[in-house]
Amino acid sequence: MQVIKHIYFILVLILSFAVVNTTPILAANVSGDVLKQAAIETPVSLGNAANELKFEPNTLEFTAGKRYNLRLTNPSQLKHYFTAKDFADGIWTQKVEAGKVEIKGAIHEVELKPGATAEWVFVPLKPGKYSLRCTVPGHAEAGMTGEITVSN
Ligand SMILES: [Cu+2]
Repeated sequence: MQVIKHIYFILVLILSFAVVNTTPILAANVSGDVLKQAAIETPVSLGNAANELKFEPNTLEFTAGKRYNLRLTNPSQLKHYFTAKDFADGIWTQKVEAGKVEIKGAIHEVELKPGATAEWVFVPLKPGKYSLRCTVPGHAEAGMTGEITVSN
């Protein structure tokens, strides 16, 4: 009985993961051709060398169905977050690369320590206007916010 319970638990885990992970459904909309497109380089700085609390640039524009490489850098002495949950829900993430590590699957937030860089390769799917913020306490309030537009 104990073993069956165990197997059942694992099955439930696998099934709930399949439900939560909606990315494959979105991925079905991404044709193989888009992966052959050269990714459009989009640099964004989180803070700057003067430790000003802002994204540079603070408005980002993407077109649905194109492939992007969002190059995040943090040239400041503070840690920062790139947080845009609704935006992240409407994109297909191919990978996030940082150092020698590649992360695949749905990503909602990236934290960059001082001096860090990361590359987020994705295809926007859902047109709309989304808000961007740094979730370190006080940073968004001090102006570390931005707006992301995905157009058709
Ligand atoms: Cu910040």
